[in-house]
Amino acid sequence: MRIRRFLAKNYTQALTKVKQELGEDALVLSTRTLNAATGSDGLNAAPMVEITAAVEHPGQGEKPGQTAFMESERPVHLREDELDLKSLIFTLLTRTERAQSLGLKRHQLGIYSRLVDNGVNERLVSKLIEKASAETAETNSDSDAEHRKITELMQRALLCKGGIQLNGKRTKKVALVGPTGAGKTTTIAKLAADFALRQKKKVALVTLDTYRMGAIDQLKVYGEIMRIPVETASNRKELQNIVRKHSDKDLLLIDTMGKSPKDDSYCGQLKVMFKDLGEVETQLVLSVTAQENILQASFKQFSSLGIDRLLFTKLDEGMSFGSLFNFCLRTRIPLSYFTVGQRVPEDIEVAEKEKVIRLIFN
Ligand SMILES: Nc1nc2c(ncn2[C@@H]2O[C@H](COP(=O)(O)OP(=O)(O)OP(=O)(O)O)[C@@H](O)[C@H]2O)c(=O)[nH]1
Ligand SMILES: [Mg+2]
Repeated sequence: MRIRRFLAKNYTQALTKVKQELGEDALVLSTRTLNAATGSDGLNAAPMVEITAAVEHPGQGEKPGQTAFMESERPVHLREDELDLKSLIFTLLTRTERAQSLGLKRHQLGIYSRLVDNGVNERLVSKLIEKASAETAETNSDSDAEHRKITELMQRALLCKGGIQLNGKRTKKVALVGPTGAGKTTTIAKLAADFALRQKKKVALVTLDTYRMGAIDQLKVYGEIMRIPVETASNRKELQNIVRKHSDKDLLLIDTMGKSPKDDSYCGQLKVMFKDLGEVETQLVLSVTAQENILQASFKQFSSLGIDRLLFTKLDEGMSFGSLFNFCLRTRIPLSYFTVGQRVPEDIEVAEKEKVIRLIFN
């Protein structure tokens, strides 16, 4: 990679130089205006602008020898096998430069910034904008039409399949899994209240979290308030017996112990527990306040169990909702519920695409 500095009277001239010297693939790394210098006649000379630009493969399109307004920098040597240069350079650019390098137009920068500020992946945003502008096919740039189209595309990309669907005669078994403190137990209580009290269904709760003091009590308290049986199972046999005992129930909600994404043996243990139980719907419970890499690590941790739904908690505490969007698109697993506060039973709602869009644009 070759990095060079270009001086010119204005940015247009400087950019022309960049393209002439380094070719169309050159990436602008930084721009700045240099203070006006005092000339030999004692008068202020016009200020100059400086653009630092890079080209990944020197020689391609680069034309050495044309040195007007140009200062060559010592080439920076980076080991290409160690770094993805394109991504590295990309991170060095300002937001606007990144948008421009992705081919966005001036009127698209507003929506680009808005989505990126809310955590939506930059490349995803540029793809959405590109697709939206192609589909609106407006000759004169109509940002309102494009905005509507982007919202529509985002909605289309999301998957929401409603809340828990009961099986009719057979007991529906739903297990909530996920990282520590994500809100599994609280969500189980909210779901139990919805099905037992509001929908008048027969519900039983099981906790597999028999290791921690208080974990069983937490669920038992909810169970007592709602007059719902609460069971504990510490092995596969016990869980099988509980399932048999409650075969008259419409819904069996299974609470599990929170585990750090670093624990890679846990998913295997759960798999053993659920073996021979018949169909168990697994919902991965994640907090929107978690960083995207934690979401990804949890997904990886539980993926061999077969994740049927994503359930996002703590939307009331979320500051940015782009990671939820990125994650849903990456995993292609439908959303089931959102929880929006600590109150049991009211702070839960069936996940809706419109809500995700609203949260991102708010
Ligand atoms: N603000 C907010 N807090 C929530 C929400 N859901 C759960 N919480 C809180 O998050 C904390 C952890 O909730 P739990 O239900 O115990 O989480 P858990 O996933 O069962 O935790 P472990 O069993 O330790 O893995 C509690 O203080 C809950 O009140 C929510 O939607 N919003
Ligand atoms: Mg819990």
